[in-house]
Amino acid sequence: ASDTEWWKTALIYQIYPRSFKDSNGDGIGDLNGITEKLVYLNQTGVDAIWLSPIYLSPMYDFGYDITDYRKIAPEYGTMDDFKTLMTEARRLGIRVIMDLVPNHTGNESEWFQKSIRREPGYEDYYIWADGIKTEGSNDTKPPSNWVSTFRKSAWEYNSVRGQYYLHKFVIGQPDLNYRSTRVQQEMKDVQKFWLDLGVSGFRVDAINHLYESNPANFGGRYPDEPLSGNPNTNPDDYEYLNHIHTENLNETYEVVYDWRDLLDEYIELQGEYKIMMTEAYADLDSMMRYYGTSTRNGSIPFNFSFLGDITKDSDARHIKTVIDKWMTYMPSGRTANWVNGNHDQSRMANRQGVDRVDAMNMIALLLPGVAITYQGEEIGMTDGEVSWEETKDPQACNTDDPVNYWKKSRDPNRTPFHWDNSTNAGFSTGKTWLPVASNYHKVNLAEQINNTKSHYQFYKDLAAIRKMAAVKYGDVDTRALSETVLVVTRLLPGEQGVLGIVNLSDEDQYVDLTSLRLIPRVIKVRAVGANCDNVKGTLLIKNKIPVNAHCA
Ligand code: TEU
Ligand code: CA
Repeated sequence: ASDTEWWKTALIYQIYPRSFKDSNGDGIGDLNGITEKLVYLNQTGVDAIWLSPIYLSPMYDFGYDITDYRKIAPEYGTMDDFKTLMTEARRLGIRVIMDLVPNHTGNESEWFQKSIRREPGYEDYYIWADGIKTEGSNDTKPPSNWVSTFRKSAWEYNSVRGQYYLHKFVIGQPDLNYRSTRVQQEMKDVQKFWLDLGVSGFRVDAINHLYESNPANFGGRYPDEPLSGNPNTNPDDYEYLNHIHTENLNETYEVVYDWRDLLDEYIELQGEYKIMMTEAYADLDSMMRYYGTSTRNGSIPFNFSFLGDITKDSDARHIKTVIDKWMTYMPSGRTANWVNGNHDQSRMANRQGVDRVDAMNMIALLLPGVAITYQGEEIGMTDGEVSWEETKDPQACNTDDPVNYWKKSRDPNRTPFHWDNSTNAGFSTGKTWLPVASNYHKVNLAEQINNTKSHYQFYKDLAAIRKMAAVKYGDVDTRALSETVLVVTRLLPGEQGVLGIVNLSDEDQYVDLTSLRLIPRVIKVRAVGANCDNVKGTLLIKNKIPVNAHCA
C-alpha cells in the first residue's frame, strides 16, 4: 500500500488547543505551544493531529462559533504561527487535520450580520422564519417546537430582521441554510483555503444537523417534532423530542459525498489523500450512510460506541460484541475507526475506570482502521474538578443549576494537559482558563516518561507495534476467552503476528492459547492486567501464558 493509504491506519491525536500548551503565559493554550510539543507527539508515534477550532471566534462555545473561517483567533496566535506549525509538522512527518464547522457560524460572522440586514445575496444564508401569531396578542411564538441541544427553544427572535433564526446549539451559533447554493459554495471554498495551505483533511463538526425538513413540503411551515415520550425529560430538554425533521436528512449525505469528491481532487493536486471524519451521535443505520453508497464515497463516521457502550462493568464478551457490531455493520471496503475520548465526553479513567485505561488504549490501537486519541488519554488523565463559579462550558451554564450543572459540563474533560509536576502542571505560567486537575502531581507526562510501567510507555509501545505490517494490513480476530479475558489477534501471512491480551479481572489468569491455533508461531505479545503491562516481548507461545492482575 502506498502513502496515499496513510489514512486507513492512522493514529490520530486530537488536540484541544486551549488546553494543550500555553507558550505566552496568558493561561490559554496556543499554536506556538502546539509547535513546541510536536517532537513529543512524533516520539509518541502519532501520525496526525486534529486541531479543535483555532479560528476567530467570540468563544461562546470555545471556537465552535466561528466569526471568520479564514482567520486565526488572536489568543491562539497568527497565520504565521499556523504556517510555522505546518512546516514543523511536515518536517516531523505529522499530518494536520482541521476542524470544519459547517452547520453554523458564530453570530459575529459577517455573513450573519449581512443576513440580518437582508443584504442582497445573503438573505437566505441562515434559517429564517416568521413566528406563529398568537390569538389576541401582538406576540408571536417560535416557528416550531424545536429545541436546542443546549436546551430551550432552537429559535431566537431578531428584532432587526423581524424574524426568528434557527440555532441547534447556543443562541450565538446561527444555523446555516444548505438549501442556498451560495452557502454550499462558501463551505467548499473554506475547505479549499485550508487544503491549499497543506492540511491533510477535516474532522467535520455536528454533520447530522446540516439540514432540516423543507417547509415547502409542509405547507410553508417548519413541522413540529414528535415527542419522544421519555418521562425523564421536560420541554426544554433536547431529549424531549424525536428529531426526525432535524437530524440525518437525505440531503445531508449528498453534501458529504460532494465534499469527498472535492477532497479527492487533491490526490492529484498534492499527491496526498485527504481524510474526512464526520461527527454525528446517531443510530447505527444513519451512521453507516456517511461512509458512502455503492457508487459514491463518503466520510469516516466517528465510531462512538466505546464512549457510549463500554462502561466500568462491561465484561470481555460485551466488549467483543461492541467491536463486532461496527465491523459487521460497516459497508465492505470501508475503514473502521475507534474513538476513545474527545472534548465533549468524560475521560476513560472516569468512564471505564483508571485500571482500564491501558486496556482501552490497547484495544483501539490494535484493531484495524483509524484510532483516535484525545489529548491526555495517553497518560490516563482523569476529569478535573470545576466548580459552578469556574464553569465555562455553555452546555453546563445553560442548565442554570449550580447543583446539577456538572452532569452536563464538558469542562472537567477539557482541563489543561499535565506536562509535569511544576506549577499548573507545566501547562502555563499564568492563571489558567480552566483549573488544572488536582492530581497532576501524580498523573503527569514527566513522571511517566521515566517509568517503564506507565500508561504513557504502554501507549507508546503500542503505537510502535501499530506500525507492524500485521496490524496495518493483517486479519483481525477478537475473542472473549472468558468473561474477563479478551484477546485481539492480528495475523498476516509471512509477517510476525501480534497478540493483545486483556485481563479485566482482579485476579491472575492463565490464558490457554491453544484454541487460537497460533502454535507454534513467533508472535509479539502485549498483555494488560488491572493496571500494568506484565507480559512483554516476543515469545514462542507453547500453550499457556500468565497474565497477571497486578504489577509485580
Ligand atoms: O458536538 C456536537 C454534539 O452533538 C454535542 O452537542 C454533543 O452531543 C455534546 O457536546 C455532548 O456532551 C460538536 C462539538 O464537538 C461540540 O464541542 C460543539 O459544542 C458542538 O458540535 C457545536 O459546534
Ligand atoms: Ca497563550
